[in-house]
Amino acid sequence: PQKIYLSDYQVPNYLVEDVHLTFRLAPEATRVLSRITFRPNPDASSKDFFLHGEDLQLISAKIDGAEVTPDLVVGGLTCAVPDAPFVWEAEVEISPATNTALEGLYMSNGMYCTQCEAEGFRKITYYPDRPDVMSVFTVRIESDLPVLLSNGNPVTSGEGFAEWHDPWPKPAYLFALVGGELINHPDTFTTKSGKEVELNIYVRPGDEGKCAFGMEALKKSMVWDEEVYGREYDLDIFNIVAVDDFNMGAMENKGLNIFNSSCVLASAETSTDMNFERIEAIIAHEYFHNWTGNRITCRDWFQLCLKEGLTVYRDAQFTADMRSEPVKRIEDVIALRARQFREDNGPLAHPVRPDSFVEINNFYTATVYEKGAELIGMLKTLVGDAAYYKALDLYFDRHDGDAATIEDWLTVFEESTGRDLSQFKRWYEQAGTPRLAVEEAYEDGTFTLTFKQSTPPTPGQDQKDPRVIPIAVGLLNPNGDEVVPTTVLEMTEATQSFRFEGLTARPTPSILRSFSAPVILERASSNAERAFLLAHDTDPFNKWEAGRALARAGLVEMILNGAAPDGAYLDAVLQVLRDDSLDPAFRALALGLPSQDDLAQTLVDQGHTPDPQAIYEALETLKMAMATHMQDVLPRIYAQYQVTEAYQPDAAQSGARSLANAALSLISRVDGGTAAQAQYDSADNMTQQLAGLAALLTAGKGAQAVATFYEQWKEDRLVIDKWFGLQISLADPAQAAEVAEQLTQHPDFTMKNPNRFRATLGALAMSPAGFHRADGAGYKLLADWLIKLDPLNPQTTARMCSAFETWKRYDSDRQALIAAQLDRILAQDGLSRDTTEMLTRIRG
Ligand code: HT7
Ligand code: ZN
Repeated sequence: PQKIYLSDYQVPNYLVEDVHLTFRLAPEATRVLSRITFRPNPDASSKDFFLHGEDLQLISAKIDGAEVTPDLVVGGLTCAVPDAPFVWEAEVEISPATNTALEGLYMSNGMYCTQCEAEGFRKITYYPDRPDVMSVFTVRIESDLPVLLSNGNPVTSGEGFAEWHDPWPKPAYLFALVGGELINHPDTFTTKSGKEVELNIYVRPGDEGKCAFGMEALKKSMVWDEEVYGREYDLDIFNIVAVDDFNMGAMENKGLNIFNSSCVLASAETSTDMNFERIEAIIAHEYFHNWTGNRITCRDWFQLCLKEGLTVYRDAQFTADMRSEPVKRIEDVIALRARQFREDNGPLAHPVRPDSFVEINNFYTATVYEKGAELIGMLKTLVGDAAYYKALDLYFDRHDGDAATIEDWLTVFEESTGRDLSQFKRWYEQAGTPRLAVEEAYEDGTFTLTFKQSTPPTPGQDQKDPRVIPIAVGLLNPNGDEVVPTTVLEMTEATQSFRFEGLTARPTPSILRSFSAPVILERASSNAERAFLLAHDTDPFNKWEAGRALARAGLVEMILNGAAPDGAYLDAVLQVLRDDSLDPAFRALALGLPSQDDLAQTLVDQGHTPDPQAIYEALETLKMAMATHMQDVLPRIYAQYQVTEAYQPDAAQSGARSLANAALSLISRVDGGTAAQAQYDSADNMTQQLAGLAALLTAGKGAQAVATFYEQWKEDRLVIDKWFGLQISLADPAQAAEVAEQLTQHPDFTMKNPNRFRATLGALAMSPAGFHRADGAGYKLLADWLIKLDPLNPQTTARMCSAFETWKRYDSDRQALIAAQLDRILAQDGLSRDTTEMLTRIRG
């Protein structure tokens, strides 16, 4: 397959003045009529006319009213055109009902919907489907369906048709259309300048009771973007539509956001606290794209982090403001390390701004999104809050209406702050997670920290240059008092020392507070020091981090040397649990243990080959030790943090529930599941019911609850996704592959729905001990299903291939088993470009 390079970028040969589209909807024979005004781009060096097009049946084409016969070529068409503005008209036929790839125009439960990012519009009609071609769209939809939506503002509608006009020029990837028998949950919002906006959430009949939370989240997002970034909404209407069959979470189409129903539908009975938090964040994320993504878009797909990194950063700020800043930061770092550090450390590592790709869908990654957001956070730390918002104002002023680049973004910051950001730019260009080694010295009241940065080679990048790293540091004296409050050290050299003078005793440093840079800190530390920081650090992130390091060190001893659980860890975490002055949500996080994947990587970093089963068993042993060590306190905590008020998914209540449920999970290891059964039986919300079910499964007493849960929820597809996933992720690893296999035979299993596929095969792939079972059953099952899914849905298949990305960490037997499965998939006839690229990179 052909690789595309950033360095080959050329401006478009033709620009689009305006676009008129007419859709005559029919499941297997939708007609799409386009009338597009093109003009030659004066900046282009070529006059060749090429339009992208895939899976289209061309019925007719005209230029300035005269029939033409274009040359149909791979990926589109070419045609001779006038050397002046001209009108292109085409009619094509497409088949939404048989479009299982969920890109372009497709059908989901009788509803027509679209997904055009990144390159789906070319499956709707012939068009220059690239983000730097922006135009004004007018759309007419003809169908008997009652709800017919597109981007922008409604123009007119009548029996069997509706017309929409979007006044804001946009690239084709932001185009959207929906048609269906949908129920509307309406509301309104008045912007700060007094403009009335109509808000709607459209859902399938039966889901109308699950829209209220999403609507509130939308209104909060609109207020927040006005208050924090000064950004107002710019159309008369904002529509959200929930769709069941969707490859990702949601899509920010201008004025018509389309959501995976799992990312917008919420009710106390069917959604957990975590679901609510996620839904609030995704609604905010898509809404924030209206400015960072839509009003200012990307010049080309290499610049994806320009909109995604910034928008993830903005949604994280929003969640921190709506809920708890430290808790959000800890959650985000857990996710960053689990997904992005893992990616950065393996065969799929790539720069935040990649310089080549085969299939852009494979680059909607944790690196582009989450590391991209970390870069924005570092920039803000380096320039300071006021300068950050001043630069953002300049960015919006200067680039509104543009298809911009990372260079544009950095230039704005350079001009507005006077800083040279050429070294900072390396963060966008160099893949891999920097290692930051620290050494300390103390003499005559002066404490010196010496940092050394290095980044291991990544595919295609052997050498790395030093980056600028903001390192937030505080110092504690031996009593645990903070003697130097948080100070940001700006590291620019490969090796660099920083001195703190005037101290009366050797301090304990708290380094990388709030996780001020996405690096791996390598620092020799003792368990006594970790326990000290866990007890005294004023920085909540580093307080949590100290507990995590303590747990990790003990677990490594257990795995490698058969040590008993570390009593010092058990005592330290008990202190935290008992400390009622601490936020319950924080305490719940402090009770959490490093994941199996985290421990596997820790062992690799220490020069060992991880044994997935030994890791699993050490975690189980430690959890049992925690349950017995804290036996007196856990029931007290469990009772104290029961929420008696009516269910609210807010930070206070969900924090209390998360602590009580962390306690329940431990209690059920020693009480035979009694408390879990009682909670399961009496629960009036999904958080409590699911935590009860999970605790019962952990106690080995879940069989009956699994059956009753299904009976209760079999009509609710999103709840049944949870039912599929939980049985696999909490199965005995020796049985996980069989449990997953059996669930793929369940009548409710379908591979056409990405949520269900992920809930089943994804759950297995994310359960390391079960997935990496020594006989290779997990690998084979996943490979079997990837082979079946690829012809239907390449995008979701390719994403799930990352289950194999850590394969080189394991022993040679497992590596051979995985290699055989990778090769088997790669040998399939007609394997998609998406999956071929992913597996070729993983195979190495
Ligand atoms: N900008 C969107 C990314 C996206 C996507 C969404 C749904 C289905 C397929 C997709 N391909 C790319 C989502 C976002 O980041 O907001
Ligand atoms: Zn996004």
